[in-house]
Amino acid sequence: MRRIISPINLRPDRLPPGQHWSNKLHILGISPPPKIDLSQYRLRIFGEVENELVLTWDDITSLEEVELVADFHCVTKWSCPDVVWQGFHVEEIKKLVDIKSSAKSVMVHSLDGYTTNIPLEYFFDEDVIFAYKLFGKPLPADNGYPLRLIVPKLYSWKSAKFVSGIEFMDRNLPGYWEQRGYHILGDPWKEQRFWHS
Ligand SMILES: Nc1nc2c(c(=O)[nH]1)N[C@H]1C(S)=C(S)[C@@H](COP(=O)(O)O)O[C@H]1N2
Ligand SMILES: [Mo]
Repeated sequence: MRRIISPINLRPDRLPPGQHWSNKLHILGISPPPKIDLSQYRLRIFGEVENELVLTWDDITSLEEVELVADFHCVTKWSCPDVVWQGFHVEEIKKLVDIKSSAKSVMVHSLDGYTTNIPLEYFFDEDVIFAYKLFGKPLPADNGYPLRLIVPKLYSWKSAKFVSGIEFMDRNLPGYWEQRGYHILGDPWKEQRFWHS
């Protein structure tokens, strides 16, 4: 299994400004976790791609598994160090679909109705994975079962839980929290918490 250590974990300014360490992930979400039947679960890849694709759970678990060790930074100011996730790397998506040159950003869609937008260069980064395990065990329902995105270099509202769709967009349109005042990018080292902060 390939192991990735997020480069931000090695930086001297590892803890972003205004954050404090917390020894656990605090469960945050817009609604209780959705009920999932893996035999019915589908991951849809669509938008600015030449070939739209629908993956089953078997398709997902047949992709190469990687392990990511990364800090998790919530905009509400807690940061959890060295969280270990297992899943597939975003590069796998490039092997499955031809992304059009018009694609500029990604909207991640979730089964609870949540969405979040990520510019392409932040989405296709070395430490971005879709996780289906947390510390070697299947993702708990509250942490995003069956599949969640992990984007260590951005605030954790970008790490969408219960992912059901990856939409490539030709513009960087705002997702759920971004429409409600959260920053369009959300870089913790620049304290990009809210639009007017
Ligand atoms: N689908 C979905 N993903 C989501 C959210 C949500 O409400 N729905 N909340 C986000 C926020 S604000 C945070 S801080 C993290 C929390 O992850 P955790 O519950 O695993 O700690 O999930 C993010 N991903
Ligand atoms: Mo959050």
